Amino acid sequence: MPRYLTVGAAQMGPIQRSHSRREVVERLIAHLREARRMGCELVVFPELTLTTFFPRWWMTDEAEIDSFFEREMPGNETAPLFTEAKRLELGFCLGYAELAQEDGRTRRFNTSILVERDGRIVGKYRKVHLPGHAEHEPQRPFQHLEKRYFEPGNLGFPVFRAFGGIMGMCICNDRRWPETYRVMGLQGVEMVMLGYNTPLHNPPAPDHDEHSGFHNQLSMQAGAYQNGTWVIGVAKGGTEERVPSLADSQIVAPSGKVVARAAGDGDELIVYRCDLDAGKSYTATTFNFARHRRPEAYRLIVERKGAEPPP
Ligand code: ING
Repeated sequence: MPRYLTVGAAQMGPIQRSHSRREVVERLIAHLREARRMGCELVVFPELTLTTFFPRWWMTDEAEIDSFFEREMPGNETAPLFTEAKRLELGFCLGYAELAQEDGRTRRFNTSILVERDGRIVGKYRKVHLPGHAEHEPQRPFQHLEKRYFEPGNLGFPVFRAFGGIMGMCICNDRRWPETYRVMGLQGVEMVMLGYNTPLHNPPAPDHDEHSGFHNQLSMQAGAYQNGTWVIGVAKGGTEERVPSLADSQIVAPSGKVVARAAGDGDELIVYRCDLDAGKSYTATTFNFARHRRPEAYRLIVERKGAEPPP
């Protein structure tokens, strides 16, 4: 009997700075209700879903910066989301900016949580690969200051037994790095859930702009196929605070095939009944890691950070 899990990728259109958390949560709850009507058991929301993508601005006032972060999860504004999800017996994956008190200091992470159908938070991930820059670069049409506002994730790439399978999470830029999927693949991951905010213009590399959609799809298809896992990629798309961002949310099967894809760049739910055993034919043969991998040949991957060409 296949282990089916019906998943909804809940793409969000723009969240403008003027949108309150309450307004955003209402949109998320609308997604939950649509997902229930479509027979979903799990709904995946994008990265930093509760506010506009604030790393696009240079800010110095700590109170202003911290206004984009959540000190508790659930909190007052997010509790209705948890309550409605539990009422609908839906699990969800939610990206948000986490402000935590750890090791006696305040720490800020780009975080994603996995919530089971009974309302329990059963997994947490903190974004490891922070793209962009830490200093103000006023010549850019918009900033990308994730290295300023967040610390690199300190939880590694964990996987969690939930929804009848082995579930993993990553966030946005993580999806472009093969190590992300492979670390989870080495833990038997069967479904990787990720959200993204991807501007269609990348100021340091404008020649990449025309390939934005291709690079998004290529990264997730490769990650899925090379690790025999489902990949659920969910955009916050459309033009947010005058920055056009990639939509193109999609559900990728372990074969690498895109089985569901968003048509627009607004709030849109795409649904697929995923067979969690579909990765087995890959991980038992072509990508039977135990049988075929040669870690002794891969040392540079861990020991060396930047490329060092031969003399
Ligand atoms: N956003 C982008 C991403 O990795 C980016 C950053 C844009 C990198 C375009 C490369 C090219 O999709 C986040 N939030 O990581």
